[in-house]
Formats: sequence, structure tokens, C-alpha cells
Amino acid sequence: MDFQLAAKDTHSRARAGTLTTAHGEIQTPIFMPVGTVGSVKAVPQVQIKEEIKAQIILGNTYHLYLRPGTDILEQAGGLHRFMNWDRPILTDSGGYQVFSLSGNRKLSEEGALFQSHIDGSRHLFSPEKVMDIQRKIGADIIMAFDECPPYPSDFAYAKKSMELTHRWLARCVQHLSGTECPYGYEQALFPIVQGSTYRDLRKASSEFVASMECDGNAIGGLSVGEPEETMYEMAALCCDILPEDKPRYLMGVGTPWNILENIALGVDMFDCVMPTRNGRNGMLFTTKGVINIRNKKWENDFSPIDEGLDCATSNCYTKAYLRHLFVADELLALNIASVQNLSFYLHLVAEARKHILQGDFKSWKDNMIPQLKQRL
Ligand code: PRF
Repeated sequence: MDFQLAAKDTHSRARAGTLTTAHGEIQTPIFMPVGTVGSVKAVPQVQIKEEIKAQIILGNTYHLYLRPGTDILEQAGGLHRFMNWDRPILTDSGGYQVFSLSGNRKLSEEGALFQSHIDGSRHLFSPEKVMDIQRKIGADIIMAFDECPPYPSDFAYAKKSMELTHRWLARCVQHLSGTECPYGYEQALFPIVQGSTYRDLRKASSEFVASMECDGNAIGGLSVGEPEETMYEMAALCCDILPEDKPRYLMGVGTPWNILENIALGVDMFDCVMPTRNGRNGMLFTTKGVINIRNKKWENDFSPIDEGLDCATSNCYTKAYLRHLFVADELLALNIASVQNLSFYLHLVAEARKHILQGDFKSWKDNMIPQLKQRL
């Protein structure tokens, strides 16, 4: 996998780059829509490509392993073919989901024993097993198996957890070196920095992760309930240590303003369920600010949902119509709101990239943040 920096901002740590994967190029900074089970909820692949203009989407090892399972994915020739998506895919390792979704989990040196949230069946995820599963899913970028400690965690727990994540990382790297993707292309492994909200731990974890010399690096364990300022402080510290010439991925972040602030700190890649999940609840992110489309004030507003986006769905339906669909519990509402929010997120990172290349990112960002927080 190749990563080339095209520009660096002079007034912040923001960068613009191009990441080349087995399924094509990604212009960074980028936002990656979440498609946990091989589907971006309520949005068909043709809209992800042509309206949202996503360059890469996410899948999840935990969910795909439980359903449909690796046998079916292998028979299909991998997740790209199974879901008819020919652009890059990144899979999260499932460590995070084992802890947030499954019942009765038990952690050991070997890995995580857990019970499926679907049928209660018992499974063991070890670093080796998770690498094997991700080989069979066939994503272009695969994530190391980690533990994301809850917030807050005391120092002793956070340290033990981080050290376990490091030993698991070494096992992931070791195991991958002896295996290949069954579909004949390269997969890049991204290790994950942990260390909770402790500066010393974040520093040690960033140094350990950097020493693995992988094609890209991730920052985990943030946006789990800590104050925003703490998230920025930790992200800045990690970016300072993680290599300049490799992409940096901040996992599960966040709001539009979180994304711009972290781009300013040197993060290149983001994912979050917020645009799709909040969209399905009627919360819209638009170029004018945040809207609760269920609010009566939109009842007779026949203006387009968002004229500021180059997206057919955002331009052709009115706010009054979308409000009606939500009030009437129509399924189409979920599609329109998800497409609007994802188009907005992709537009936001494309604008960020444009301003980094233009050399005025910092002032643009500082001017954008209050607008993004505006409630209409
Ligand atoms: N680890 C993994 N996936 C994640 C996280 C993590 O720490 C987070 C934390 N925000 C989101 N997704 N593997």
C-alpha cells in the first residue's frame, strides 16, 4: 500500500494525501461510511458511489463472522464481490464490538471469549483467528485485534489493557506474515494505539505501534465518553509520534467539528455511525447547520433539503416532504436522511482537502466550526 502526501498546512498539522489500495485510490482526509454487516444501513451501493461519492467503506469482522460467516464470504469470492462494491473496504477487527455487543465476555492472554448477540453461541476471538477471518473477508485495510478500555479506566487497568493490546498486535503481525489473502491481492494491517486518557500510556503505545512499521496506523479508545478537549489532547499526542509518511486513522470519530479539529491535528481517516444513526432518527447535518427534520417548523418548508451539496437526493426532495415521511414512519425517510448526512460528511472532508491544498485550511476550519454547530 502506498501513501503520498500532496500538501501540508502551514498553520496546523493538517495534511492532504493519496492512499493507494488494491481496489483503488483514496484522497485524504477522508470519511468512511460504516457498513457493519456488508451494508451501509438504508443506502444501496449505487447511491454510496454516485451520490455520496464515498471512496472507501467499513465492514466489521465481529458481525460478518457471525453472519453470514466466512464460508459464505469465501464462496462469494470475498466481501467486495458479495456486496457488489469494487472500491476499497476497511474492516474493523471486532475487538470493540465484542466488548460493546456480546454478553458474557471473558478476556485472557489468548483472546476474548464471547457469546453472540444473535443466538448466544460461544466463540473465541484470538489475534490469529481475527487475522484469518479478515483474510477471508478480503478488505483492503484490516485492523489489529485490540481492547478498547472503557472511559473512565484507572491507570493500572488502562496500562494492563494497553500491554495486552501490544502483545496481541505482535501476534497479529507474526501471524499475517505466514498467510495470504485468498483473493490474490495485498491487504494492509493497521495497528491501533490505546492507552485511555493517560499521556504516558498514549506516548508508549504510539511508540510501540510506530515500531511495527505498518502501512498505516490507527488511534483507538477515544470518543468513548471523555471530554472533547481530552480527545483532542490525546489525538495530538499520538499524531506527534506516529510516522508522518503513513496515514493516521482515528476510529469512531465523530461530529463534523470533531473531524475538522482532528484533521488539524494530523488525522487522515475517520469513520462513525453518527451520520447514518442520527439520520435515521431525523437529525440532519446540512451545509447550513443541524436540523431536527421531525420539528413542526419544517411542515411547509418546500425548499430542498440541502442545496449546498452536489447530491441528487439532497437537491430534489424538500424538507416538508422528508418531514412528512418521518412523521408517517415511511422507510424512504431513512434512506433520504442517511444519504443527506453521508453526502454532507463526504463534502466536508473534500472541502477540508481543498483548503489544505489551497493553503488556507486553518482559517477556513476556524470559521466553519461555529457554522457546523449551528442549530436551525
Ligand atoms: N478499537 C477498535 N475499533 C474501534 C475503536 C477502538 O478503540 C473505537 C473507539 N472510538 C471505535 N471503533 N478496534
